[in-house]
Amino acid sequence: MSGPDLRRAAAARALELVEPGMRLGLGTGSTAAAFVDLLAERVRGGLDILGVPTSEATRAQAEAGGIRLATLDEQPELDLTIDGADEVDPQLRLIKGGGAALLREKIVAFASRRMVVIADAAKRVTTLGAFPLPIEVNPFGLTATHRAVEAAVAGAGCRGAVRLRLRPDGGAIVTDGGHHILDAHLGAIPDPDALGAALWAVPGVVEHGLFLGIADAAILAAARDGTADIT
Ligand code: ABF
Repeated sequence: MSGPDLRRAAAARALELVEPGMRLGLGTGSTAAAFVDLLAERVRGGLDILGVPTSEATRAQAEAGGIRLATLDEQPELDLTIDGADEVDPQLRLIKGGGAALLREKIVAFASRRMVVIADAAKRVTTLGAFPLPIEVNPFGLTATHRAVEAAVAGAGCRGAVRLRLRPDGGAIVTDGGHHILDAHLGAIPDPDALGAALWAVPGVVEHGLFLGIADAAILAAARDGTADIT
């Protein structure tokens, strides 16, 4: 089975959690997009739900699929958010933000009674940090914030480089919220709570991609004997 098949299998399992009338947080990324596609099919078949997207990309996809949408201000309490992740550890701690949507993803997940991660089982890790940790920062004072983030990372017992994420044309990535992304290439994060707290102490940091104590469950799909094994 290919990666897209596994992502679709995880998304299909998550669809079983959706009940009529639910207010759903809709994640970002290719796995979340597979979920939104399947959800749109169900909506066209008569399922009535309300979606709150975590990015402009997801908003466009959901709108095109005919999913009724609201803003988080209109629906500040959600029943369930389904979203992807870049890494998932055994305690359901996550790295997210490879798609640069981490701020809205975290706000939406935090406003949800339940957050369920869907992913290819290759995203499962024992220790977070092989995937570069995205850190969303305000453009004002970027150089000072970058240095402060490097110091915070070192102070939390991590080693590695912190790099501004660039577009192919060389400019800095701009998020839906108008911020930039610093990626911390750490290899391993020995104490995610300490790193999260250290990053929070830096004023220019808007949000970081460590989702700690937010996910309630993970649906991970692995290939086995030509089918998707869901755990
Ligand atoms: C979002 O999309 C992000 O938080 C994460 O960075 C990424 C995962 O993408 P994919 O599902 O394409 O692997 O969920």
